[in-house]
Amino acid sequence: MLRLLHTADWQMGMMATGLGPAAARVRAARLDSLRNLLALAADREAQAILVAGDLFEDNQVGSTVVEGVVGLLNDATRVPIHIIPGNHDPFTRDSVYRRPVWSQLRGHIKVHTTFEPVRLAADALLFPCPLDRKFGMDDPTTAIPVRNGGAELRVGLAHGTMRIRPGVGDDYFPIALDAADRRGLDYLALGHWHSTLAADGVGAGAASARACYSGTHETTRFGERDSGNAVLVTLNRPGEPPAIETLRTGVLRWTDLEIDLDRQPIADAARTLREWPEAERTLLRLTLRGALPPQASAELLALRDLARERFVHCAIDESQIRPADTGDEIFTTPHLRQTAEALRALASGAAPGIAPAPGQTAPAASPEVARRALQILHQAAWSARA
Ligand SMILES: [Mn+2]
Repeated sequence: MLRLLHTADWQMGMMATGLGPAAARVRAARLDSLRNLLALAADREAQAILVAGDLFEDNQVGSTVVEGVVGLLNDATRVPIHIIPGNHDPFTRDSVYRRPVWSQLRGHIKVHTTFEPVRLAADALLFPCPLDRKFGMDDPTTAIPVRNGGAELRVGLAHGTMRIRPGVGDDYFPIALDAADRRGLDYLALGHWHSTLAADGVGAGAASARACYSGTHETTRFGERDSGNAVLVTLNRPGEPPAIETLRTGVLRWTDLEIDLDRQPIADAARTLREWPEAERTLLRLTLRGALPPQASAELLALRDLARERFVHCAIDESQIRPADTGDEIFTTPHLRQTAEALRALASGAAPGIAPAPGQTAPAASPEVARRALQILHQAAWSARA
């Protein structure tokens, strides 16, 4: 029996742009989840860890990023680790794997830069398929010799695009859907896609497909399905389907939430955020839609503060909020009331756009801009009254 922990796409050094101060936390979480992964490998008695490429975001990542990773691999586990370069960190002349730090490692870490097979156990062979370019249209697994008799377990380690789901992802390094069968492999450990996927087309939990994407060990962005995992693969004997178990390694949760203010008052939305479990480990992308009564505009400001305080990061999309049809009585001066009326007419499309000021070429205000302006006007009036 052979038990392997399969992982890929650590994307260490990822910039996490657009997240402001949360970016540092997101980058640090990728190391924390690697610690989780190494602990799981020991707990579950994996005989080897297979890393199917893209450990690093690119070959130019900073030296502290590389030292952080190799330090962990060197010190935090004794389980043998087999690494291949992927298309983000290919084995080029300036490859991250050529830096001197790799030569100081203990012997349990092996970066495979050639297709030379190695022994995983007395009766098991590993066929690494390293990439030496960022782009390519060849199938890296064709370098694996087909099975020619022999009673050993055969495991492939490759990085590229297997079209498990049609129309998803890019075409770089296309890998045949039946590559494992063609090459006579008992298991093909794949990297490149960030979701955990088995070649039977579903999430890998309890699957028995011979080819599998482990997915990234830590989610990299909003909307990424089934990421933040590793897979534990158990191979009993040649020709028998592997047993595949999905293990959670990820630290942070990336969640999308939509709240319709036509269905629930903003006070309910605030309670939802206040009671959110593990908000301190969650990045939230919140979309608010529906009508916002003017007297609730102050509550929206409080909701923003609450979200920013409780969550690792919270991006609120307010572009689909529209002001309620009432509430202009808050405006106590004729000038403000006239402005609100004009904005309402614009927002409903009943009035043509506001002409640009003399000498300016600004486009006329769109209904969306008018809605947003009226909302801000309401917010300001209610804040001033409070
Ligand atoms: Mn990749």
